[in-house]
Amino acid sequence: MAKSATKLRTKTRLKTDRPRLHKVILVNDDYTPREFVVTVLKAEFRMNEEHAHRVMLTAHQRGVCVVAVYAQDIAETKATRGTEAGRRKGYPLQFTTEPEE
Ligand code: TYC
Repeated sequence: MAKSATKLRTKTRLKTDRPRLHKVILVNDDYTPREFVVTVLKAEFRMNEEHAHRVMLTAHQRGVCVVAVYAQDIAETKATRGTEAGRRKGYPLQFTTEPEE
């Protein structure tokens, strides 16, 4: 009895695994003003000034920075909204997404 109960539970667990989370990634460019990047991070990702500034600076120095992780649809929506906020001002600001390992 104990053995089959264990097997059943294992099978069920596999089927109910959560979908993978997706990273939102901020990409550096040479044109978007630093302060505008900070504003977008605060508005779209609900960061405070200090956190937003740190993420902006990391992307500026290293080329990219992981902003946050979400379910796929939320990550894609936030990345699109961030990119569009830049485009509305004529900036090439880019947010991308990729699945977490
Ligand atoms: N590199 C930009 C500048 O020097 C600032 C910037 C930082 C732009 C991060 C995009 O993801 C970015 N004005």
